[in-house]
Amino acid sequence: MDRREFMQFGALAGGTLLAGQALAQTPSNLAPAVRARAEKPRIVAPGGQVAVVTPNGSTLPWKNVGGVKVGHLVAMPVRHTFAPGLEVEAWGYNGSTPGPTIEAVEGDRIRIYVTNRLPEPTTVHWHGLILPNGMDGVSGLNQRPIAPGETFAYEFTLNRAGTYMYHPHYDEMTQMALGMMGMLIVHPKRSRGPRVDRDFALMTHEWKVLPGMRRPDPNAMSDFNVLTFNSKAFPATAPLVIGRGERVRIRLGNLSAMDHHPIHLHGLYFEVTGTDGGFVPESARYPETSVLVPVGSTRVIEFVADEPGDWAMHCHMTHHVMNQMGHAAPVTVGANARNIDKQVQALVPQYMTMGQDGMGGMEEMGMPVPPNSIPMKGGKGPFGSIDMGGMFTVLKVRENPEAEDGSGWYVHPKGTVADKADPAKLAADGIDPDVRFG
Ligand SMILES: [Cu+2]
Repeated sequence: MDRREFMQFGALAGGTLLAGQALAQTPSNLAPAVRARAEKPRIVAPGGQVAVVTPNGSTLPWKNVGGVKVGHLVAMPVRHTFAPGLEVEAWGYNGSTPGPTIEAVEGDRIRIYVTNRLPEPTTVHWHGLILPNGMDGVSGLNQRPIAPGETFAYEFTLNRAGTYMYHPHYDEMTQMALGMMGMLIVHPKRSRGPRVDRDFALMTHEWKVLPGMRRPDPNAMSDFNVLTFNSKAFPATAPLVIGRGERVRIRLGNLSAMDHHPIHLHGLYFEVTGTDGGFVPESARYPETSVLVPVGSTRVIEFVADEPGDWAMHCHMTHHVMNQMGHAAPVTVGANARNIDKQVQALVPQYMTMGQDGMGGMEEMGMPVPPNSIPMKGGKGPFGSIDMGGMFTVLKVRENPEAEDGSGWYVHPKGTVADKADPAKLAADGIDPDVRFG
């Protein structure tokens, strides 16, 4: 049973057992404990190029051995929390999904050891990189699979700067569906274009986790009900904190099973400056506020954030900004369910049909949710609950991003927040709120 079915029929099916738990897991308990203070950017590449920050994630540490950057990825089962209240048995690298972001500079020689602690073989494919054929990681075609317990070495020189990804190429369907993926970023030897002040990596992904389940379903072809940035669902996605007037780069990757994600950013426009195929020439760029990130692709966007505030950034597929919902429920918008309610309430006193007035505000009702599941949507905001979930995060544009606590909310200058209209102003402007159409 999925979320929406549960909400409509849960009281009937679950009876009073769940009613007792109703208030134990309301969205207000789901306030994310996310680190939100911006760190001073670290310079990691020539031309003052700053380090990539992976919100909710990490960067792979290097050891320098005789001029070669040496790293270690361990493919392994991972206990993962999408948002407080929803914990699953996923697979990932070095204890996390996505795995650590791999970051290097054009011309670097890298050696990455891959240890397999999964119950089945694996390989690593370096998605988008041009490298010797035997290092490409397609099991059976380029190498034999890495058996459980084995450690393989991949070694190659990074000849092209860009934004890439890594993922298994053995039983990809299962291994990627369970969370095995990561970003691989190669800074150019000579920086290209205007220098950016901040650089972020966000991996989009989709999962099917029915309420109460602990294992994402790798066989899913549709009905994905957990949509994530760096494997976190709102309200657990860490905001991106930046300074007003800073030039910002966001690298978006998509290793979802089936869906492209149109990522929409509020409050500014950006240009797409790169893909996993390389850099977009300046003459081919145009302003956008949404960018489609196809499955198996990366898209790099750059912008200058002029307007301070808390700006939404999210997938524009409306089902992708919800948690654990489904499509099997009947349409109840506009229906009068009072008769149904009355009859069912004779059996289950708390029963209430949901959705007749739309789905907004549901997260504020403290609906009971089954064990190990999260509400469909809802995180705390300065004006009440934010009616979103899933692939949603906030871009926080601040005057002093390193001094201010980004977990706090933007303080609006007086008179700059939309609110109830003043009747005197309505009259002066000749607006009749009681006007009728049709
Ligand atoms: Cu999406």
